[in-house]
Amino acid sequence: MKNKILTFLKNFESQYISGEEICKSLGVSRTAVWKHIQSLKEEGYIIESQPRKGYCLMETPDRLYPEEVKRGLLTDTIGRDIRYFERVDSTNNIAKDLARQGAAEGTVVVAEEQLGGRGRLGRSWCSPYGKGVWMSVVLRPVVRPEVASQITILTAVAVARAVRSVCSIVPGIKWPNDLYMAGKKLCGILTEMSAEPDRVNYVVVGIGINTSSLGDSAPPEIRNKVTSLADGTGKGVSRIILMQEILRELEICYQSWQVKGFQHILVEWKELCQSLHRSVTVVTLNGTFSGWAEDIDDSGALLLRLSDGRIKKFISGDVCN
Ligand code: BT5
Repeated sequence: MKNKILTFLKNFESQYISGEEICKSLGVSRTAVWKHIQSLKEEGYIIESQPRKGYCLMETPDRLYPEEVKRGLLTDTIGRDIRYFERVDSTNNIAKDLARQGAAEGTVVVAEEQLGGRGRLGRSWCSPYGKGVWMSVVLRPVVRPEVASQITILTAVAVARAVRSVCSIVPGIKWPNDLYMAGKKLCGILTEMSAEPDRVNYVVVGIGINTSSLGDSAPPEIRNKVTSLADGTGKGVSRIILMQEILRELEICYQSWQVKGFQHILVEWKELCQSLHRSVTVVTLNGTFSGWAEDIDDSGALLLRLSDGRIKKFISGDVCN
């Protein structure tokens, strides 16, 4: 009922609507309307009430509430079930727990703030309250485990497309999982998988994208290496619209990957990739290697031409230009 009242108020945004009309239209008592309005106010909705005029929705809070994200969400499966939290350790951890308990494909976990946001190799991901979209998506692809890593690549393409359509800027991709803007990191993707030798149980794709400047919330060592959509565009970005668009593009890329395969995604990814056809250094757990970034193979591995002409293949690591 709370949602119905909210939708009703939204349909009349900035206009007063009498309590009586809400009661009649939704078949609910005046006391119930009052209670739901109080609860919406507690969630941050600014609703004015005037004795003879009724209620008027003045402002919607900048929160990633599922009802807000779902309103106007153009997907079939991804984001049909959204679990919202103000504060969590890591949305990936929650999504993995849900996936283990049988959560459906497309379930999304989103939080305003992560206290233990994670990157790869135990690195931390700075996720201050309301300054980005920190979310994880449960997928259950019917593929062999070896190809599941392609999901990181298709997610990077999906996020780049979403940023382009919402903000009219085209971020670059840095192999393997980062989105960059003007030489600074905008977004990171963390894909985690549970699999049997021949099948995938689930994949959790974690996406962290900065919408507002992280400022002092970022640890000093990364402050001049990170950026946000607001830094890049000079204006605020609706996190709800961005999240809707990321989910939509993710669904499109994920579905076309399953139907048409990986090649066309890889072509688009290469066009966006800033780590190719240049001299780079690849830092891995087994050492640091310099060479010419020759290509990305069909699994998404980086092919580096070393100074002796040999090609070395990397399935993980960090590229420094
Ligand atoms: C990543 O790892 O870039 C993957 C980040 C994934 C974050 C999402 S948020 C939702 C979901 N829940 C999680 O717990 N994680 C996912 P990696 O390539 O290892 O990069 C980590 C490095 O990025 C750190 O060591 C910092 O240098 C840098 N970094 C940390 N926070 C950042 C931020 N907010 N913006 C840009 N760079 C950041």
